Amino acid sequence: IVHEIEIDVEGMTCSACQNSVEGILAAVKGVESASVSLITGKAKVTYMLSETKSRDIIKAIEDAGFGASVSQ
Ligand code: 9UX
Repeated sequence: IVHEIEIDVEGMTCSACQNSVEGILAAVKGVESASVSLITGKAKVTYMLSETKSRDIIKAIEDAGFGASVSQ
C-alpha cells in the first residue's frame, strides 16, 4: 500500500535547501517519490507503508537540521 503525506518543513531558505531535502527524502527506504517546495515550505512524499513510517520520514528531515511535522 502506498501512502501520501504532506510535511511542513521549517528552515529552508534557498533552492539548494529544497534540493537537499528532496535528496534526503528520496534516500529513505520505502520512499517512492518526494517533491519539496521552497515557496510553500511543504514536502509531498509517497511511501510504501510496509517499509516506512511517517515518523522515519520526519526524522530523516530533522537529522538534516530542518524542522519537520506532518501537515494536516
Ligand atoms: Mo542554501 Mo540551505 O545556501 O541548508 S542550502 S540555506
